[in-house]
Amino acid sequence: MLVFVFTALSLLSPCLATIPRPRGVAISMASFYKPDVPFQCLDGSKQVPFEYVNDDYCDCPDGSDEPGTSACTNGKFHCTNAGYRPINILSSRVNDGICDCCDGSDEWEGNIECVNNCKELGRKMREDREKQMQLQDSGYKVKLQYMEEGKKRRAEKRAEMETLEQSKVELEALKNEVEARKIEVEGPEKEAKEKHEQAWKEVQEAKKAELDKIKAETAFYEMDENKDNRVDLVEIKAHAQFDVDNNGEVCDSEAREHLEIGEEADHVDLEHFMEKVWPNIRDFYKSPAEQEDKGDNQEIEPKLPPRPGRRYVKNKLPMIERKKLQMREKPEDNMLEPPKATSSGVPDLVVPPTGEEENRVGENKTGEEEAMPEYDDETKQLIAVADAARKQFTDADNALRDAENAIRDLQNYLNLDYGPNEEFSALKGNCYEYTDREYTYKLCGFEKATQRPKAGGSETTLGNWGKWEGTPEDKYAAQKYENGQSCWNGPNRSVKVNMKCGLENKVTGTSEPSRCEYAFDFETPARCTEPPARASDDTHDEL
Ligand code: MAN
Repeated sequence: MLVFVFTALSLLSPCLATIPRPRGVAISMASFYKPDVPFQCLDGSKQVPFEYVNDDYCDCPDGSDEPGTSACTNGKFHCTNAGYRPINILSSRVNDGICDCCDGSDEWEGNIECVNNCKELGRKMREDREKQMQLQDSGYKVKLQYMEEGKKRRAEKRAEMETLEQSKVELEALKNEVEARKIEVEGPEKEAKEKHEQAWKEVQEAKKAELDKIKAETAFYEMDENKDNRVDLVEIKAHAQFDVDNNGEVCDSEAREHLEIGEEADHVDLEHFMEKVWPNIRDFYKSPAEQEDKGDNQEIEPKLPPRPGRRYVKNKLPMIERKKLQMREKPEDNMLEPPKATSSGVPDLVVPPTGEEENRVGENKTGEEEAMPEYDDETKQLIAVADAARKQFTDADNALRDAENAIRDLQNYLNLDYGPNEEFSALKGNCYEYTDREYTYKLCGFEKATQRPKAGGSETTLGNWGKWEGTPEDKYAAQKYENGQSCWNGPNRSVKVNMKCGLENKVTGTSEPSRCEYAFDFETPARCTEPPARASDDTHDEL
């Protein structure tokens, strides 16, 4: 209380500066050093005669009896520093040959001549203070704008959110409605399409069956070399492809097995062939022409026993050519001529399909499946209706999704703490760069911080927005960006952004105080405070 009274008085009345006091004692403490009464050590531990004060011998445990000498190791010397800032220095610095006080009062023995530069320092201090005041002043004006804009933005986002929440409800209802309609019209569409596809499948299967029948008949007549409308044991034995054990000849048992006949029979007719033989051999049967294409005949034919009626020369023609030849030749001239339709119902169909005919039975020229014919008009109409319903559903679904995404974005914005008056919202969505010797650093407000090597290379994420991390008294003094890319053998990268008042938003410095832990200095008007009313002089000096 007493200290306060003296301090207050000293500010109010410059004449108090002339109060007599021992060397090294502040005006505010002068009353404790009264020459006419014994000195009470300031810690209250003992009393000593006043003559003991500054007698260069330490009497008080707290060193208070030697304020102007270096006798006590724990004593304090008060520099008045008139015109500048008064300070207390350690007693050990008194008369140590170094000027510690700007008024030079600590070197009173005269071992060194100190220049009194307190006035100059005072002037500089006042100029700096003035600059600071101006900075705070101008920055605060910008901050007021930020606050206004930030509050407006929050209000707009809230309103937008309410509208979107409302349209979300409507969009959900619309989506359900068009979904129901879609399901309703997709049923008949599916049914009609399946009907059409089933019919097409049946046609295809019929064509395949027809082709298979032709192939079987062709095979039969190809094998029936003596043209007696039967395939005999001898004839089947002439086909090396039935040599199951691969011993170079088709033996009786192999031939019978393929013909599905017992010991008592030695031939099959067309009907038996189609029903029993063809299903067994259709997958591997090769016509003479096919065998020829692969050069198989060269291997097979020398092994065949010469038999009357065999015409190898004709067999070497491609099958289609051979059939054409057969059609031209007179029956009596040609043992290979296919028989006319017989009582067994063998038609003129034995000629294998030409390219055109193959198309007719389900394959196009490239051997691919023939395309399904267009849907009939009624099905087309059902598809059109279903397509329209599907489009309506997709549109409604997309609109709902867009609304949900927009709501999420708004929620993210509104969840952030932009300062007590929304002043930091000015940093949201903006990025600030700073380049040092090695890297370009980037800070995107409330999002992330990155680092990019100047020499080129990929960007490293140093951290994503985490939290405010100032002091308990000043929460908004620093931001923390955390969980950046992991550091080899170290922590995930993180950045502390120290924020102070400045006229514009900018990163003014970066450092890496510990490996992968970065510190950015950031200036922003959002950190400026309303300057207090200017006092004419608040240097608290002891003029
Ligand atoms: C990179 C940079 C540096 C960091 C090292 C750690 O070179 O991100 O800042 O110290 O990785 O290995």
